[in-house]
Amino acid sequence: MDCDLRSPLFLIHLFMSTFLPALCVIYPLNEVNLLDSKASQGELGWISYPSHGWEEISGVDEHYTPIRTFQVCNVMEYSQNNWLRTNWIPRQSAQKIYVELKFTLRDCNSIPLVLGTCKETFNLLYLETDDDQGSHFREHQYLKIDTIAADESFTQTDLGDRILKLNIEVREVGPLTKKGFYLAFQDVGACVALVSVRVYFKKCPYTVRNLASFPDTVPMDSQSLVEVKGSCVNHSKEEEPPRMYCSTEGEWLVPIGKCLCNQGYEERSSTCQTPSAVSGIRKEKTTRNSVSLAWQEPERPNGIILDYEIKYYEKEEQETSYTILRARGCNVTLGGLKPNTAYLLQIRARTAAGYGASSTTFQFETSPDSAFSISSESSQVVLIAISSAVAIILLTVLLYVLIGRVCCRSKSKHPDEKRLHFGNGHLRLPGIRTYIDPHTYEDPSQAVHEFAKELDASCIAIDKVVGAGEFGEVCSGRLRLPSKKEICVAIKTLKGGYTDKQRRDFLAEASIMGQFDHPNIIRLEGVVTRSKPVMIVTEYMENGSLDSFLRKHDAQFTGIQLVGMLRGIASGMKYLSDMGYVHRDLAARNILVNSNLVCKVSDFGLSRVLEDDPEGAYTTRGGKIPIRWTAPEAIAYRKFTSASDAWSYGIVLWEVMSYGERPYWEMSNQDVIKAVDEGYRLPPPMDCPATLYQLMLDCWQKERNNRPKFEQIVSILDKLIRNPGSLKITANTTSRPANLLLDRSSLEVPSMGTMGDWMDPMRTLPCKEAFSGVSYSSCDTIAKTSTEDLKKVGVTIVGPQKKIVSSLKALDSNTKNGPVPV
Ligand code: ACK
Repeated sequence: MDCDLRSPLFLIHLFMSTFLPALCVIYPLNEVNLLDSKASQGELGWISYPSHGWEEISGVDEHYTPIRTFQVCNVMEYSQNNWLRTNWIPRQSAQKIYVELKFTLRDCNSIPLVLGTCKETFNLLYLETDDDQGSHFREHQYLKIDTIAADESFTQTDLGDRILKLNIEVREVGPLTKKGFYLAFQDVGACVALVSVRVYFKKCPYTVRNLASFPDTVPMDSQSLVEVKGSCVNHSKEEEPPRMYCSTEGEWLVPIGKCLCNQGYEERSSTCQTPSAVSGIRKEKTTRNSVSLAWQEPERPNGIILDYEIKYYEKEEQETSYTILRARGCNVTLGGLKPNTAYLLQIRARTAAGYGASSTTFQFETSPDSAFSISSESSQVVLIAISSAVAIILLTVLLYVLIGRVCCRSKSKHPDEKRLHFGNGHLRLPGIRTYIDPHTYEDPSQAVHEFAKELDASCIAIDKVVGAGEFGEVCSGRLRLPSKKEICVAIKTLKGGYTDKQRRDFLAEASIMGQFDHPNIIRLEGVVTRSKPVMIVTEYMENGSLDSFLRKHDAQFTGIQLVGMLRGIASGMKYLSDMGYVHRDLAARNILVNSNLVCKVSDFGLSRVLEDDPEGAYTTRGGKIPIRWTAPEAIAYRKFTSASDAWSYGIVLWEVMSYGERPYWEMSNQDVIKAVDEGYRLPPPMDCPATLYQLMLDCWQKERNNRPKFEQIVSILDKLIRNPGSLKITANTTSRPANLLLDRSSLEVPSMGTMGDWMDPMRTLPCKEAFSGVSYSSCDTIAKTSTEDLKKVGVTIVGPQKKIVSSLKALDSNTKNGPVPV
């Protein structure tokens, strides 16, 4: 037998020298270690039973720091039962602990002559006790946590080399109640090296938000959030009692309330403050119709300066019409100015925290028209040249306006939105900023550089892949700009072998996103277009897409928290509609959530509805549309407007209140189109406040002009937040309009003999058939119906299951308490 090959120690050396990624010894702030085997320089002194089983050995990590590890490899012998037990670990205040194991495991196929005896797993167990029991050990007292298998065992490369991979497995244990516990590792015949064992619990770490401090808080073991009251920092007082929620993951969620500084005090500056004002504006060069300006960076940038906004207008016109430009650095040349004219200008810097204060108003004048005298002979030549130039300019302007109109017409607009004026590629705005379609640029790469900052790829570090986009992978990583603080970012990449059109479409999203600046719209940090891969870099949203986030946290949020999220989405949508931008693909999957539960609208690709949304389905008219989220007029004749976005918002509202349920469940797209056209609407999600359900119904008005504007939606949600009591009346127990999938009659005692008859009013629920012929003898029987019973009769989809069970309960209570008042 070849000892070297079988020895896990060999594996450890190989692993240490070749494959171990740089191990980060700084753990997240919200993790508190109870045990870290790597931190021990001396012997760990854990107990092995029998003594020829697990063996403690010394190794070195990638920094050649000594570490203690354990190995076992009795793969040739039958009936192995080798135990390794840690020392006693005091629990401290943890209710739930996490056990992180790093290990290597040899695959049995790679060891000759061991088939039948060799195993590829080991067991992780624990025992709770109130005191340290020394070397006393009884196998049967231990409770199994899990069988641990390797994701990556030794594999053989094409060249015959062995590749060793480090496995990292984390298991949760809880609730723990005694003062401490032991962990044990049971080997039943594998070849395994336990490289490190870390045991930790999570806490929401001390933090200060809105001038209130929140103490270290240990989450509960259950799924519920812990509500924590904050204390105002020195020299401040409560405006509204500050509160936050500590999640089971050790994250602070949804700050509510705040403290304000006492009179005579002001908040000390931090990287959350906007930059101070730009100063030192100076003229570098002036001509008849241009001026070059430079200025100084704000004295206190308070963060990374993303760009400068330059606003200028003719002095005579006051501010009735102005032009806005963005510049990346501290200088700009303004063109297309009138000769001999006085202009006023203001500059302000923008960071992640928003715009800083504007500079003081700066005045400049363009040069006068220079009088020139020329001979009559040359004057004719000059005249011809000037007339030709004027004709060419006029023709260009005419073409430009025409193209602009065609493009604008092809894009449906909300009735009250404002149009933009173009001029030299800048906005000329009558008092409001308006979105520019990048396709109106002859050269789309000009658009991307107008609206997005070019980043040097060397400033970006990619950490890991977090998902797949239409054009390539989506990664998380870090962006460090020279002399700026490093920030976490999401990086969308354009995969190799792309066509010109794909590159243009990919970058169009950045050209659109770069025009927006709102706390509920995903923020663009910049693009990489001058090296490969081409990338779009945006702020990082820790909780990913809203739909999967809600599914992961089913029933865990309070009504106010959900309304807070919805308010954010509505506010982002109001901003977009004010900008004249119609999203067309508003859905929970296109909303991103950060660690503070702030929701931001994302996904601005021009072709996204047509190309990259998996929900996109071809309509009879040829377009690809996410049917379940789209208003009937947009499906029927592509009438996409802010009002059709409002319909989609109603669907998002339904998705949020049902914690990520799929709208219309498993109904086919064709059935959805037909049902909606006939006037049916989704029923209220379980426990949905009546006011929110009413808002959904308003968003789903057939006549689009009757749907609420986003401004109204924001104000409705604000009122609900101010008056949380109004959320207590749920739609399940109030009257509803008659055009629902589930109408009011479904809450009254059925006189029909079968469940199928009773369910008739729930016309589009896909489970009615399952109940035909099922007789119920009494209301008690009905009320006791569980999701398990429903599965037995073929209702396997979770949404309808929940809906039916809650309706049956409501039915039961109505029977007992009398009819529901209308
Ligand atoms: O639900 P997720 O984790 O969140 O999976 C999808 C995936 O990439 C494909 O879109 C995630 N994702 C996209 N943009 C971001 C972002 N800015 N921050 C964090 N995750 C993102 C999304």
